Amino acid sequence: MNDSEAMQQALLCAAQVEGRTSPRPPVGAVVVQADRVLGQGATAPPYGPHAEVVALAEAGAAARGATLYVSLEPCCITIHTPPCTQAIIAAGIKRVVIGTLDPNPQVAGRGMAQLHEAGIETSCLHMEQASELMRPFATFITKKRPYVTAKWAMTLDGKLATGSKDAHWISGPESRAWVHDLRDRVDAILIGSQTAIQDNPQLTVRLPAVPLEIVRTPRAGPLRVVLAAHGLLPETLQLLQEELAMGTWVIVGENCSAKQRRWLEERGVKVQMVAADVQGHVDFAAALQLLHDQGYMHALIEGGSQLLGSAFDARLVDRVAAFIAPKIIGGATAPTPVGGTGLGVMSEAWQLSNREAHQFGNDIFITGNVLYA
Ligand code: AOF
Ligand code: ZN
Repeated sequence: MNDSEAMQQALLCAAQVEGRTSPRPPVGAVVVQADRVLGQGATAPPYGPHAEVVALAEAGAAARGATLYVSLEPCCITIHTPPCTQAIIAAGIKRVVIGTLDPNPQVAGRGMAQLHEAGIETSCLHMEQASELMRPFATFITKKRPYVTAKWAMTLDGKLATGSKDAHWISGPESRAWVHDLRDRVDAILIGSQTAIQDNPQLTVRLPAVPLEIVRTPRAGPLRVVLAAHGLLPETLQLLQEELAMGTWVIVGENCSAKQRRWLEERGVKVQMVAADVQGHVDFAAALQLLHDQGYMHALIEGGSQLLGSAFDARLVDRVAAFIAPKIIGGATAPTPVGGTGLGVMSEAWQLSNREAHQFGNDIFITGNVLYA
Protein backbone atom coordinates (compact mmCIF):
# COMPACT_ATOMS: atom_id res chain seq x y z
CA MET A 1 0.00 0.00 0.00
CA ASN A 2 1.69 3.25 -1.14
CA ASP A 3 1.05 6.76 0.22
CA SER A 4 -1.48 7.61 -2.42
CA GLU A 5 -3.50 4.39 -1.89
CA ALA A 6 -3.52 4.87 1.88
CA MET A 7 -4.62 8.49 1.46
CA GLN A 8 -7.43 7.39 -0.87
CA GLN A 9 -8.69 5.19 1.95
CA ALA A 10 -8.52 8.11 4.40
CA LEU A 11 -10.46 10.26 1.90
CA LEU A 12 -13.09 7.54 1.60
CA CYS A 13 -13.52 7.60 5.39
CA ALA A 14 -13.94 11.40 5.19
CA ALA A 15 -16.51 11.13 2.37
CA GLN A 16 -18.62 8.83 4.53
CA VAL A 17 -19.21 11.60 7.05
CA GLU A 18 -19.57 14.55 4.65
CA GLY A 19 -22.65 16.49 5.79
CA ARG A 20 -22.53 14.96 9.29
CA THR A 21 -19.80 16.92 11.04
CA SER A 22 -20.84 20.61 10.91
CA PRO A 23 -19.46 22.90 12.16
CA ARG A 24 -16.35 20.71 12.05
CA PRO A 25 -14.72 19.50 8.83
CA PRO A 26 -15.21 15.90 7.61
CA VAL A 27 -11.83 14.21 8.07
CA GLY A 28 -10.66 10.62 7.52
CA ALA A 29 -7.62 8.86 9.00
CA VAL A 30 -5.90 5.51 8.48
CA VAL A 31 -3.10 3.89 10.54
CA VAL A 32 -0.81 1.70 8.40
CA GLN A 33 2.12 -0.53 9.36
CA ALA A 34 3.90 -2.92 6.97
CA ASP A 35 1.11 -2.64 4.38
CA ARG A 36 -1.57 -3.50 6.91
CA VAL A 37 -4.37 -1.16 7.96
CA LEU A 38 -4.41 -1.28 11.75
CA GLY A 39 -7.14 1.26 12.31
CA GLN A 40 -9.25 3.81 10.50
CA GLY A 41 -11.79 6.44 11.40
CA ALA A 42 -13.64 9.63 10.54
CA THR A 43 -14.67 12.74 12.44
CA ALA A 44 -17.48 11.84 14.85
CA PRO A 45 -20.68 13.93 14.96
CA PRO A 46 -20.26 17.04 17.17
CA TYR A 47 -18.54 16.86 19.60
CA GLY A 48 -17.15 13.35 19.62
CA PRO A 49 -13.54 12.47 18.78
CA HIS A 50 -11.60 13.59 15.71
CA ALA A 51 -10.72 11.13 12.94
CA GLU A 52 -7.14 10.54 14.12
CA VAL A 53 -8.28 9.65 17.64
CA VAL A 54 -10.84 7.14 16.29
CA ALA A 55 -8.21 5.51 14.04
CA LEU A 56 -5.56 5.42 16.78
CA ALA A 57 -8.01 3.87 19.26
CA GLU A 58 -8.79 1.10 16.77
CA ALA A 59 -5.08 0.43 16.18
CA GLY A 60 -4.31 0.42 19.93
CA ALA A 61 -0.73 -0.35 21.03
CA ALA A 62 0.11 -1.60 17.51
CA ALA A 63 0.16 2.05 16.35
CA ARG A 64 3.69 2.44 17.74
CA GLY A 65 6.07 2.95 14.80
CA ALA A 66 3.21 3.07 12.26
CA THR A 67 2.33 5.71 9.64
CA LEU A 68 -0.79 7.83 10.03
CA TYR A 69 -2.56 9.10 6.89
CA VAL A 70 -5.01 11.96 7.53
CA SER A 71 -7.01 13.86 4.91
CA LEU A 72 -6.51 17.09 6.94
CA GLU A 73 -3.62 18.37 9.02
CA PRO A 74 -4.04 17.22 12.64
CA CYS A 75 -5.23 19.92 15.04
CA CYS A 76 -3.00 21.34 17.77
CA ILE A 77 -5.71 23.23 19.66
CA THR A 78 -8.42 22.42 22.17
CA ILE A 79 -11.86 23.62 21.18
CA HIS A 80 -14.13 20.73 22.12
CA THR A 81 -11.60 17.89 22.10
CA PRO A 82 -7.90 17.70 23.09
CA PRO A 83 -5.31 18.30 20.33
CA CYS A 84 -4.79 15.38 17.94
CA THR A 85 -1.07 16.18 17.76
CA GLN A 86 -0.74 15.11 21.40
CA ALA A 87 -2.63 11.86 20.79
CA ILE A 88 -0.39 11.11 17.77
CA ILE A 89 2.81 11.76 19.72
CA ALA A 90 1.55 9.70 22.68
CA ALA A 91 0.68 6.76 20.40
CA GLY A 92 4.27 6.62 19.09
CA ILE A 93 3.39 7.26 15.43
CA LYS A 94 6.58 7.45 13.34
CA ARG A 95 5.33 9.23 10.23
CA VAL A 96 2.34 11.46 9.41
CA VAL A 97 1.12 12.09 5.86
CA ILE A 98 -1.65 14.64 5.29
CA GLY A 99 -3.87 15.46 2.31
CA THR A 100 -4.04 19.21 2.89
CA LEU A 101 -3.27 21.86 5.53
CA ASP A 102 -5.99 22.98 7.95
CA PRO A 103 -7.55 26.26 6.69
CA ASN A 104 -8.40 27.11 10.32
CA PRO A 105 -6.05 30.07 11.06
CA GLN A 106 -5.57 28.68 14.59
CA VAL A 107 -3.96 25.55 13.10
CA ALA A 108 -2.71 26.38 9.53
CA GLY A 109 0.65 24.59 9.61
CA ARG A 110 1.15 24.64 13.39
CA GLY A 111 -0.13 21.07 13.72
CA MET A 112 2.52 19.82 11.29
CA ALA A 113 5.23 21.93 12.95
CA GLN A 114 4.38 20.44 16.36
CA LEU A 115 4.63 16.89 15.02
CA HIS A 116 7.93 17.68 13.29
CA GLU A 117 9.36 19.15 16.50
CA ALA A 118 8.42 15.92 18.29
CA GLY A 119 10.64 14.02 15.84
CA ILE A 120 7.83 12.68 13.65
CA GLU A 121 8.46 12.53 9.90
CA THR A 122 5.81 14.73 8.23
CA SER A 123 4.69 15.34 4.65
CA CYS A 124 1.76 16.90 2.80
CA LEU A 125 0.45 15.47 -0.47
CA HIS A 126 -1.42 18.74 -1.33
CA MET A 127 -4.28 16.76 -2.80
CA GLU A 128 -6.94 18.56 -4.81
CA GLN A 129 -9.52 16.00 -3.61
CA ALA A 130 -8.66 16.71 0.04
CA SER A 131 -8.87 20.49 -0.30
CA GLU A 132 -12.11 20.15 -2.32
CA LEU A 133 -13.64 18.24 0.58
CA MET A 134 -12.49 20.99 2.96
CA ARG A 135 -13.88 23.86 0.88
CA PRO A 136 -17.13 24.33 2.88
CA PHE A 137 -15.22 24.35 6.18
CA ALA A 138 -12.56 26.71 4.75
CA THR A 139 -15.24 29.21 3.70
CA PHE A 140 -17.07 28.82 6.99
CA ILE A 141 -13.98 29.42 9.14
CA THR A 142 -12.34 32.19 7.09
CA LYS A 143 -15.36 34.09 5.69
CA LYS A 144 -17.70 33.42 8.62
CA ARG A 145 -20.55 32.26 6.37
CA PRO A 146 -21.69 28.94 4.87
CA TYR A 147 -20.22 27.74 1.57
CA VAL A 148 -22.90 28.11 -1.11
CA THR A 149 -23.52 25.69 -3.96
CA ALA A 150 -26.08 26.70 -6.59
CA LYS A 151 -27.78 23.85 -8.40
CA TRP A 152 -30.15 24.07 -11.32
CA ALA A 153 -31.43 22.01 -14.21
CA MET A 154 -32.29 23.83 -17.43
CA THR A 155 -33.42 22.98 -20.92
CA LEU A 156 -31.09 23.39 -23.89
CA ASP A 157 -32.75 26.75 -24.54
CA GLY A 158 -31.89 27.93 -21.04
CA LYS A 159 -35.25 27.64 -19.25
CA LEU A 160 -36.05 26.44 -15.72
CA ALA A 161 -39.72 25.76 -16.47
CA THR A 162 -42.32 26.36 -19.17
CA GLY A 163 -44.16 29.67 -19.44
CA SER A 164 -46.95 28.06 -17.37
CA LYS A 165 -44.29 27.08 -14.76
CA ASP A 166 -44.21 23.32 -15.33
CA ALA A 167 -40.78 21.90 -14.44
CA HIS A 168 -41.44 18.15 -13.94
CA TRP A 169 -38.99 17.00 -15.08
CA ILE A 170 -36.28 18.81 -16.96
CA SER A 171 -33.39 16.48 -16.11
CA GLY A 172 -33.45 12.69 -16.25
CA PRO A 173 -33.35 10.12 -13.41
CA GLU A 174 -29.53 9.80 -13.45
CA SER A 175 -29.15 13.55 -12.87
CA ARG A 176 -31.79 13.58 -10.17
CA ALA A 177 -30.06 10.73 -8.34
CA TRP A 178 -26.86 12.77 -8.36
CA VAL A 179 -28.77 15.72 -6.85
CA HIS A 180 -29.99 13.51 -4.01
CA ASP A 181 -26.38 12.50 -3.37
CA LEU A 182 -25.42 16.19 -3.25
CA ARG A 183 -28.30 16.85 -0.83
CA ASP A 184 -26.91 14.08 1.35
CA ARG A 185 -23.58 15.95 1.61
CA VAL A 186 -24.85 19.45 2.45
CA ASP A 187 -26.13 20.91 5.71
CA ALA A 188 -29.05 22.98 4.42
CA ILE A 189 -31.14 23.30 1.24
CA LEU A 190 -32.52 26.73 0.39
CA ILE A 191 -35.36 27.66 -1.94
CA GLY A 192 -37.36 30.81 -2.61
CA SER A 193 -41.10 31.13 -2.01
CA GLN A 194 -42.00 30.92 -5.71
CA THR A 195 -40.18 27.60 -6.06
CA ALA A 196 -41.85 26.34 -2.88
CA ILE A 197 -45.27 27.22 -4.31
CA GLN A 198 -44.70 26.01 -7.89
CA ASP A 199 -42.75 22.80 -7.22
CA ASN A 200 -44.08 21.94 -3.74
CA PRO A 201 -40.86 19.98 -2.99
CA GLN A 202 -39.97 17.82 0.01
CA LEU A 203 -36.23 18.67 -0.04
CA THR A 204 -35.36 15.29 1.44
CA VAL A 205 -32.72 12.75 0.42
CA ARG A 206 -34.48 9.92 -1.41
CA LEU A 207 -32.56 8.53 -4.36
CA PRO A 208 -28.85 8.81 -3.62
CA ALA A 209 -26.70 7.17 -6.29
CA VAL A 210 -23.74 6.94 -3.93
CA PRO A 211 -20.72 5.07 -5.26
CA LEU A 212 -20.72 1.60 -3.71
CA GLU A 213 -17.62 2.14 -1.59
CA ILE A 214 -19.14 5.16 0.17
CA VAL A 215 -21.57 4.07 2.85
CA ARG A 216 -22.69 7.28 4.53
CA THR A 217 -23.58 7.17 8.16
CA PRO A 218 -27.31 7.79 8.73
CA ARG A 219 -28.56 11.23 9.76
CA ALA A 220 -31.84 13.13 9.96
CA GLY A 221 -31.25 14.87 6.60
CA PRO A 222 -30.36 18.43 5.66
CA LEU A 223 -32.14 21.43 7.13
CA ARG A 224 -34.82 22.73 4.73
CA VAL A 225 -35.08 26.50 4.35
CA VAL A 226 -37.67 28.59 2.50
CA LEU A 227 -36.94 32.28 2.01
CA ALA A 228 -40.29 34.03 1.86
CA ALA A 229 -40.25 37.79 2.54
CA HIS A 230 -43.94 38.05 3.47
CA GLY A 231 -44.18 34.49 4.76
CA LEU A 232 -47.07 33.83 2.39
CA LEU A 233 -47.09 30.11 1.68
CA PRO A 234 -50.05 27.83 0.94
CA GLU A 235 -51.23 25.47 3.67
CA THR A 236 -50.92 22.55 1.26
CA LEU A 237 -47.10 22.78 0.99
CA GLN A 238 -45.43 19.46 1.79
CA LEU A 239 -42.82 21.41 3.78
CA LEU A 240 -45.58 22.68 6.09
CA GLN A 241 -46.85 19.20 6.94
CA GLU A 242 -46.04 17.74 10.35
CA GLU A 243 -42.95 15.61 9.83
CA LEU A 244 -41.25 17.80 7.20
CA ALA A 245 -42.18 21.01 9.03
CA MET A 246 -40.11 19.93 12.02
CA GLY A 247 -36.79 20.23 10.16
CA THR A 248 -37.81 23.33 8.19
CA TRP A 249 -37.05 27.02 8.64
CA VAL A 250 -39.00 29.78 6.98
CA ILE A 251 -36.88 32.94 6.82
CA VAL A 252 -39.11 35.97 6.49
CA GLY A 253 -38.35 39.67 6.05
CA GLU A 254 -39.17 42.43 8.50
CA ASN A 255 -42.15 43.18 6.26
CA CYS A 256 -43.84 39.90 7.30
CA SER A 257 -46.80 40.46 9.64
CA ALA A 258 -46.85 39.05 13.18
CA LYS A 259 -50.09 37.24 12.26
CA GLN A 260 -48.42 35.47 9.32
CA ARG A 261 -45.42 34.51 11.46
CA ARG A 262 -47.74 32.97 14.05
CA TRP A 263 -49.63 31.09 11.31
CA LEU A 264 -46.33 29.58 10.11
CA GLU A 265 -45.23 28.68 13.62
CA GLU A 266 -48.51 26.87 14.17
CA ARG A 267 -47.59 24.62 11.22
CA GLY A 268 -44.45 23.50 13.12
CA VAL A 269 -41.72 25.30 11.19
CA LYS A 270 -39.13 27.55 12.79
CA VAL A 271 -39.66 31.14 11.70
CA GLN A 272 -36.63 33.41 11.54
CA MET A 273 -36.77 37.08 10.66
CA VAL A 274 -34.06 39.07 8.89
CA ALA A 275 -33.82 42.39 7.07
CA ALA A 276 -35.42 42.76 3.65
CA ASP A 277 -33.28 43.99 0.73
CA VAL A 278 -34.10 47.03 -1.43
CA GLN A 279 -36.47 44.98 -3.59
CA GLY A 280 -38.32 43.77 -0.50
CA HIS A 281 -36.88 40.22 -0.72
CA VAL A 282 -35.20 38.45 2.19
CA ASP A 283 -31.63 39.76 2.39
CA PHE A 284 -29.57 36.79 1.26
CA ALA A 285 -26.42 37.69 3.21
CA ALA A 286 -28.50 38.03 6.39
CA ALA A 287 -30.06 34.60 5.79
CA LEU A 288 -26.56 33.11 5.41
CA GLN A 289 -25.50 34.80 8.64
CA LEU A 290 -28.31 33.02 10.50
CA LEU A 291 -27.18 29.67 9.11
CA HIS A 292 -23.56 30.41 10.02
CA ASP A 293 -24.49 31.28 13.58
CA GLN A 294 -26.22 27.90 13.96
CA GLY A 295 -23.16 26.05 12.61
CA TYR A 296 -24.40 25.16 9.09
CA MET A 297 -21.30 24.95 6.85
CA HIS A 298 -22.67 24.08 3.41
CA ALA A 299 -25.86 25.55 1.91
CA LEU A 300 -27.33 24.31 -1.36
CA ILE A 301 -29.62 26.66 -3.32
CA GLU A 302 -32.13 24.74 -5.40
CA GLY A 303 -33.83 27.75 -7.00
CA GLY A 304 -35.48 29.62 -8.21
CA SER A 305 -34.50 32.40 -10.52
CA GLN A 306 -35.05 35.19 -8.00
CA LEU A 307 -33.12 33.58 -5.11
CA LEU A 308 -30.25 32.55 -7.39
CA GLY A 309 -30.24 36.10 -8.80
CA SER A 310 -29.96 37.64 -5.31
CA ALA A 311 -27.20 35.18 -4.38
CA PHE A 312 -25.15 35.90 -7.52
CA ASP A 313 -25.75 39.68 -7.30
CA ALA A 314 -24.30 39.52 -3.76
CA ARG A 315 -21.32 37.46 -5.08
CA LEU A 316 -22.19 34.77 -2.55
CA VAL A 317 -22.32 31.66 -4.74
CA ASP A 318 -19.14 29.58 -4.41
CA ARG A 319 -19.92 26.65 -6.64
CA VAL A 320 -22.27 25.83 -9.49
CA ALA A 321 -23.76 22.42 -10.30
CA ALA A 322 -25.80 22.79 -13.49
CA PHE A 323 -27.60 20.23 -15.62
CA ILE A 324 -28.46 20.88 -19.25
CA ALA A 325 -31.15 18.63 -20.67
CA PRO A 326 -31.38 18.19 -24.45
CA LYS A 327 -34.95 19.59 -24.55
CA ILE A 328 -36.36 22.80 -26.00
CA ILE A 329 -39.51 24.43 -24.63
CA GLY A 330 -39.31 28.07 -25.81
CA GLY A 331 -41.49 30.85 -24.44
CA ALA A 332 -40.44 34.44 -23.86
CA THR A 333 -41.80 34.37 -20.27
CA ALA A 334 -40.31 31.00 -19.29
CA PRO A 335 -37.95 31.59 -16.31
CA THR A 336 -34.16 31.29 -16.65
CA PRO A 337 -31.86 29.98 -13.87
CA VAL A 338 -30.31 33.22 -12.62
CA GLY A 339 -32.45 36.35 -12.33
CA GLY A 340 -31.54 39.37 -10.26
CA THR A 341 -29.80 42.45 -11.64
CA GLY A 342 -26.99 40.57 -13.33
CA LEU A 343 -24.09 42.16 -15.19
CA GLY A 344 -24.00 44.90 -17.81
CA VAL A 345 -21.10 43.75 -19.98
CA MET A 346 -20.03 40.33 -21.16
CA SER A 347 -16.35 41.00 -20.44
CA GLU A 348 -17.20 40.97 -16.71
CA ALA A 349 -18.98 37.59 -16.83
CA TRP A 350 -18.44 35.36 -13.81
CA GLN A 351 -16.55 32.26 -14.81
CA LEU A 352 -15.85 28.83 -13.38
CA SER A 353 -12.51 27.41 -12.27
CA ASN A 354 -11.74 23.72 -11.59
CA ARG A 355 -14.43 22.96 -14.15
CA GLU A 356 -15.71 19.45 -14.71
CA ALA A 357 -18.23 18.23 -17.26
CA HIS A 358 -19.93 14.84 -17.22
CA GLN A 359 -22.80 13.14 -18.94
CA PHE A 360 -25.60 11.78 -16.74
CA GLY A 361 -28.04 9.85 -18.91
CA ASN A 362 -29.02 12.29 -21.68
CA ASP A 363 -28.03 15.35 -19.65
CA ILE A 364 -24.78 17.30 -19.61
CA PHE A 365 -23.56 18.26 -16.15
CA ILE A 366 -21.20 21.18 -15.56
CA THR A 367 -19.70 22.04 -12.18
CA GLY A 368 -16.99 24.42 -11.02
CA ASN A 369 -16.03 27.12 -8.54
CA VAL A 370 -17.31 30.61 -9.28
CA LEU A 371 -14.72 33.30 -9.98
CA TYR A 372 -15.96 36.85 -9.49
CA ALA A 373 -14.09 39.49 -11.48
C1 AOF B 1 -8.50 17.05 13.22
N1 AOF B 1 -9.28 15.97 12.99
O1 AOF B 1 -11.24 15.02 12.53
C2 AOF B 1 -11.15 17.36 12.58
C3 AOF B 1 -10.30 18.49 12.78
O2 AOF B 1 -14.43 21.79 17.85
P1 AOF B 1 -13.34 20.79 17.82
O3 AOF B 1 -12.65 20.55 19.14
O4 AOF B 1 -13.78 19.50 17.19
O5 AOF B 1 -12.17 21.37 16.90
C4 AOF B 1 -12.48 21.65 15.58
C5 AOF B 1 -11.22 22.09 14.88
O6 AOF B 1 -10.38 20.97 14.61
C6 AOF B 1 -11.63 22.64 13.51
O7 AOF B 1 -11.72 24.01 13.59
C7 AOF B 1 -10.51 22.18 12.61
O8 AOF B 1 -9.45 23.10 12.62
C8 AOF B 1 -10.07 20.89 13.25
N2 AOF B 1 -10.78 19.74 12.67
N3 AOF B 1 -8.99 18.29 13.06
O9 AOF B 1 -7.34 16.91 13.59
C9 AOF B 1 -10.57 16.06 12.69
N4 AOF B 1 -12.47 17.48 12.30
ZN1 ZN C 1 -7.96 17.01 15.88
